[in-house]
Amino acid sequence: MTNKPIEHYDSSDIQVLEGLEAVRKRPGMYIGTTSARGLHHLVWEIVDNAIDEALAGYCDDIEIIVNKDGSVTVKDDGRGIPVGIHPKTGISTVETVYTVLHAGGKFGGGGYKVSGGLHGVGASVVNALSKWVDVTVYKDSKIYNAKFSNGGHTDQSLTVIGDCSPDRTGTTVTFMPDAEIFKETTTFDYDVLRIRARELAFLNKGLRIILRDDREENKKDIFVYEGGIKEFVKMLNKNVTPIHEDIVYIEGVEDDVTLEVALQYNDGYNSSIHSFVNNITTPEGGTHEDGVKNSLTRIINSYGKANKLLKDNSDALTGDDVREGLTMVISAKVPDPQFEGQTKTKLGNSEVRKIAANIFAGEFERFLLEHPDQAKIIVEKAITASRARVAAKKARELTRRKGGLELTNQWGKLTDCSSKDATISEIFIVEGDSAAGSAKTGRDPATQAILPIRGKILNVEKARLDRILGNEEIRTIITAFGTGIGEEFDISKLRYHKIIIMTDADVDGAHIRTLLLTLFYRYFRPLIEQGHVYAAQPPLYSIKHGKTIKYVLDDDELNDYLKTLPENAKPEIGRMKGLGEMDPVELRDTTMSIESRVLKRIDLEDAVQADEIFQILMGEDVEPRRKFIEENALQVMNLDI
Ligand code: 28F
Repeated sequence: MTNKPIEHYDSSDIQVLEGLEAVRKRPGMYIGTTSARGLHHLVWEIVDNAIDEALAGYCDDIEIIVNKDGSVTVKDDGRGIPVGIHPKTGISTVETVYTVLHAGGKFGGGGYKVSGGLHGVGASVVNALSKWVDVTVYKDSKIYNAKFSNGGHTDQSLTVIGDCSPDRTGTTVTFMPDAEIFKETTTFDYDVLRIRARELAFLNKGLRIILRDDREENKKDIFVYEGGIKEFVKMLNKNVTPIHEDIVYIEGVEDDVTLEVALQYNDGYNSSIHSFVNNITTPEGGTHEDGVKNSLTRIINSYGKANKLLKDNSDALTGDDVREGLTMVISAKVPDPQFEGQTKTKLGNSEVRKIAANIFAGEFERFLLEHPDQAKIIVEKAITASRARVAAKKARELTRRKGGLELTNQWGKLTDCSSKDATISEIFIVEGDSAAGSAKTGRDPATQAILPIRGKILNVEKARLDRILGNEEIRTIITAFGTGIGEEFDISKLRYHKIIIMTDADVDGAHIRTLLLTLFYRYFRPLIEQGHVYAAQPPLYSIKHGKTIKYVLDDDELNDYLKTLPENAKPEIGRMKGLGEMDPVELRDTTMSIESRVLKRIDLEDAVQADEIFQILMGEDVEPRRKFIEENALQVMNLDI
């Protein structure tokens, strides 16, 4: 597809045009969404190609630069994309890779690129969704360059633009995302790039990834981990205390499936398990994770019995028992992965379950046999957990809803709605009695329930389930939701399809929100995954102008609104007080009523990121937590509109 005069367009040009045009018409089909997440996906598409070159053994360094103009440059020191004419397309391989859908070698068989899901759609998709793309290849002592613009049209075919030293090889790509496609934002978030760049370095041991942000002064990170996922586990455990010395590392191959596992137990009660397939995060787990988990439970039980740590007649330890305090990273490489689940991030290949179980079982059993002292600690931790589980079961009885509504009203705390239809029912969890008072008055009694939360709820990150269930505020929440908790969680019993956290926008409000989200993330995770959890957005400013009062959420909206007023307008701008000071009508009209409120769905974009955030927020030393909340309170959870 070059700038040939129209009469010379041949079929391949037409076909290429249609291909990339299709991507621009339905970008969501190729990158999921055109929100901030889709925007960042462009970077990973290009980086993945460089990582493939590293996996092939030819590239040691990858550099990712956010340029001043907002474009992104990715560099690798691999072999350089082939510059010869591609047999099938008659144009250079570089132009083929960047203008023909799925032309990257990834689909031509071999390699580990995925065919399904959002990954591996190829560089041509990035080209289609960019204002311009510039590709430079260093190869055979020459510098080749090709330029594309407006969704992948070739402005300059691959041409030699200079010489370079013979030992200089590699590929450098710079692209500018197209604001026509990415209407929400075309601004790259350095922290999002940093988390994923670090993750890729953990997952590809020895690969050095340099991230730089030229929009600011000396903003740069270098990630390289010779220990790979062992160092990943070490990082995940940095805010908690390991209870045994070694980070267990397991790796093996069977039927073309490679499995790597790193694990270490800490003195906490939560399990923090992160699994990946071909470097892609699988927060919904899948057969690789299930195989490892099943093996872990079986081996710990059999080792416990064989070494008289578990009485023969005692009940078996459950999966939850053996995973208490467990930090584990699972990285599988599967030639032809099938992704399933709500967000296509669950591995479905059934044959992988047995393979993962086999590889893990043999090596983990060997570790326990070779480290009896650490094995004893691990088994005893699981036994303690099983005892607490039994205790929690008793405590849990307290939260079970005995009958219909009368019980909830008896709780006194919950002001329930009259509708019994969960799909239209909403529950507002409100901080503070005065705000709850206004909410009760301003609500729609048919569909809106109000549950006041007093002060700080228990920090669930540091407490075990039996103690959590001992906390009355949390018991009230569990009862109100109706789903039960943890292992017994049953989403079909959910009584409100919208759970709306309504707290002030100040640090305390953010802290309460984060504690609630930790509770939901730890014990009600499907509620978040299935999009039932929201944050109410009380307005920050009121603008009185003539007879109209306008409420806006933040400074941006304030400035946008003020621009719409006539020059001579003298609007009266008021900084909204907290929820507690709003009168019921104001609270209803600005924050609660379906017609006028703005809710933000809580969507944990990356379990690793969330996990780390929760550990910082709920970890031991208060200082990092206070600092983190102050700096990030409203960004803590990735809020998707
Ligand atoms: C900044 C982004 O895209 N790096 C890449 C290579 C190297 C080869 C390659 C890429 C074969 C036919 C598909 C070189 N020499 N960085 C990158 N480095 N693609 S992408 O081959 C392309 C495939 O079409 C390469 C020998 N074999 C492969």
